[in-house]
Amino acid sequence: MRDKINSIFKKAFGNNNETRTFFSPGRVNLIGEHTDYNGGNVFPCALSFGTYGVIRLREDNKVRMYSGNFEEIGIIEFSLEDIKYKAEDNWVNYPKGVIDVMKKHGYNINRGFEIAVYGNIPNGAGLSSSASLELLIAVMMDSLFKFNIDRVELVKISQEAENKFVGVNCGIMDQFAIGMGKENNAILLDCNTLKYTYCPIELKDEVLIIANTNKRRGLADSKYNERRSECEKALEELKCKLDITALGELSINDFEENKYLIKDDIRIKRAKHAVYENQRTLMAKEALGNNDLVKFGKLMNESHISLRDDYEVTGIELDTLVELAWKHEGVLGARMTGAGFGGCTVALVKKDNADDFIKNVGQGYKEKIGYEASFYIANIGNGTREI
Ligand code: NG1
Repeated sequence: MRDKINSIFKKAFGNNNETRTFFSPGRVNLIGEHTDYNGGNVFPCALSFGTYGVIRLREDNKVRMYSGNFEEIGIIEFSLEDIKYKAEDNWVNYPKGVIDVMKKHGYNINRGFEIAVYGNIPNGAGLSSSASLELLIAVMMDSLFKFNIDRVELVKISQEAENKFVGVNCGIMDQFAIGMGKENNAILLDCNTLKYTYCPIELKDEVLIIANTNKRRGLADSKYNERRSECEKALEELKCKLDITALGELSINDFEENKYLIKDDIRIKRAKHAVYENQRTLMAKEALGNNDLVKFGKLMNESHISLRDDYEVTGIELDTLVELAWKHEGVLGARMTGAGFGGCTVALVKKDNADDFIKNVGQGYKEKIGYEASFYIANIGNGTREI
């Protein structure tokens, strides 16, 4: 990959003199879905595949960017003095957002640069290619301009870029998992307080298999915002009586005793998912700590059922992959991961059954859905860094 990204840089910008190379992972969330923006817990980890980038400073204030994944777009150029969102600049809006937010926070990015990127995260699959790119740029800026910014601050800057510059109202999970990832560890993150704990995952006889439905998450953005506002509304209704700031603060008992305050059955289901999923995430962390992978797998299954029936963000493609996985020999648990509607599932599978799993689930999926799913063995890697 290092050779590949370097030759992409050379092709775009002439030679490789005085360049530096960085890597930023993708991420998969093991459990704790649609809890980040509800002030709950998530349990993601960084992956060993991600986005590679090569950077070189310039003498002027021009920024020039090229992606080996979007060759047809060519080099996009802009000035550090004039950073504006432009739809036609496509992927470059993410780097622009990060640079703009950093400048607004007072970081003096006072020299231009050229960057080539190339990623091997399947695009639009819910494995966070956008957050991977954001952190790549944030860490590059931090290193090249020697700002020495705390890593969690870089995570927040990247989320702000996505929220305010790109206009996607996402929670902090993706950026956090990518910026703070640690090899062979998942991160339990409380999205309300940003308190986090690393939890070792040393799988001996099992593997994590990610399966991509290869369905683009077309509906996802509008439904994502709809779910967010349903949960916000439910929270407002609960606040009439309860002194809380997020659904993530509620125990299952508190919720069951007070759900009558929510005046709509759909909103009760949405809030129920947020509350129960948050508790499931804490139990999953506990199970992993006790090396109880059977329990961990059961919690993954319950998470999927809740996302399917109460939060209603799955769909035929995700449900097919997960139901085929549940029936397969050697599977401890399987669920959708990410926003839903398309994207990926994640399954915990006995190593000895992994090949058959990929073959059989793949076949069953193609028969029912009409096109292929893609499978990846997830290796848990470190966060964004210079390589
Ligand atoms: P994906 O679909 O993996 O990008 C989205 C949000 C997360 C989180 C999950 C649901 C974006 C960019 N990210 O993840 O913050 O809310 O859905 O748990 O929308």
